[in-house]
Amino acid sequence: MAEKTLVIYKPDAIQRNIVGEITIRFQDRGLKLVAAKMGWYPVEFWEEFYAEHKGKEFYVRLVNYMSSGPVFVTVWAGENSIAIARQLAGATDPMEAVPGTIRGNYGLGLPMNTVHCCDSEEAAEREIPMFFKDEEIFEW
Ligand code: FUP
Repeated sequence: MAEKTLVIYKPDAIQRNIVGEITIRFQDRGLKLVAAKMGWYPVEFWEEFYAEHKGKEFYVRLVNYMSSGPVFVTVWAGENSIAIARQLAGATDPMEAVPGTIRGNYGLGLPMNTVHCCDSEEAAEREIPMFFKDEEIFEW
């Protein structure tokens, strides 16, 4: 299968009912949706997911925020999908994200920046199995 990336629609995206608007960005850019689910994950899960940020001043706020409501979790496949998804997402801080990007249009601030996308192949290999078994990812 082509390169895969994980995109998490964060709690602020669910609360504002913009799952469709976000999905259209990835579809229109030619990426293929190969897995999707909604889930509400506890703080301990996000502590593990964001382990690389442990100890940073924003860490506790980030993991509390991520566990504050359900998220929509997707896997997108396509050539260069990791880089493409990050382009579509825009800069981490919505204040710096270019208008037209997802965070530039919808991001509320930090950590409420609407989406998470893998930043490397190594991240995708670590993050995707945290949400999906192999048989939940569809080759079509
Ligand atoms: P990104 O790869 O764009 O998601 O950015 P990072 O891995 O640097 O950050 C992960 C998450 O931590 C961000 F989505 C939001 C949060 N964060 C803050 O809340 N404050 C910061 O100063 C940096 C990141």
